[in-house]
Amino acid sequence: MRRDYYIALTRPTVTVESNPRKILVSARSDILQRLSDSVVEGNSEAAAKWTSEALNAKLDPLEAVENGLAKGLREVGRRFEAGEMFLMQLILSGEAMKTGLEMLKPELLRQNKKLAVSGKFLIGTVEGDIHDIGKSIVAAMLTAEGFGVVDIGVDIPDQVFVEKTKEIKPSILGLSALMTTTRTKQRDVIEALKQAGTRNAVKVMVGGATVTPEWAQEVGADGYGEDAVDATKKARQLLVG
Ligand code: HCB
Repeated sequence: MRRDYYIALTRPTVTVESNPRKILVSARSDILQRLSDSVVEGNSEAAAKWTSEALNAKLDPLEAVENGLAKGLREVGRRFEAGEMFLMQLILSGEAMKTGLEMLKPELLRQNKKLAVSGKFLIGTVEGDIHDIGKSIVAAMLTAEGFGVVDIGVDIPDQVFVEKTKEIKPSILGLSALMTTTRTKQRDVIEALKQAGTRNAVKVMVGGATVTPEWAQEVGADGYGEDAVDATKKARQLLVG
């Protein structure tokens, strides 16, 4: 059976439900599943369509990210690791994820703009690493929570982190690294901050797929964010001391 027929036959059909609450629940989970599928399939057009549906249905934008788009990307990661997906598909999935995320950002900001916090957060992905999705989700979530976020992008040399820290004077510096070969750069940046005499002026938070709380401790970071929600929680804790 072709996959699209299979999906059509197995999806909950909104019109056959009799209880209105159940209809809402099944429509909601249907949209989340389709968001996830669009990322797994690397289909940016479908990601845009289902993100639009999510916005029209007034789904919590955070849930659309975490239980829709990001869920799909986690599945892509699993398949890539198992050798079931290849680099080109990974790139397309990354693009689909970014398409949906960009559309959800304004709503994330709109819903949370009341939560102003006085803290600047400088964030970037370390040198040699071009993964930007996780970092961008963290940046979007922190902005939504009222932090003043400066996202300096990907593949950032240690010295640029140091210079930007001096220039922007953030309360927290977030270092993202997705690979075991690049996470060592988190340690290098912390060392470079020490050399420049600015280590004590900023809290450093590390994160990324291969980063663990043990690693954070080993490299001398002040905090570790497992995901965007955790990073936001930890950032608030770091601000209050
Ligand atoms: Co990439 N890749 N990739 N990749 N990639 C990973 C990361 C592997 C784990 C896949 C694997 O082999 N198992 C692997 C690294 C292996 C390792 O070192 N152990 C890998 C590899 C090897 C590579 C290439 C070398 C492949 C190649 O060319 N042969 C190459 C590297 C290029 C380079 O950087 N120099 C590469 C390229 C790519 C793309 C371009 C195809 C694409 C990135 C697209 C983009 O970002 N625009 C890509 C992707 C998508 C992935 C996977 C599938 C998903 C990464 C992702 O976006 N996850 C990933 C597999 C995986 O992670 N399991 C795979 C979703 C986000 C939401 O999670 O962990 O990034 P996150 O972020 C979380 C969390 O960590 C935390 O909050 C975020 C939000 O919840 N967080 C922070 C992140 N940063 C934080 C900072 C803080 O301060 C606080 C919290």
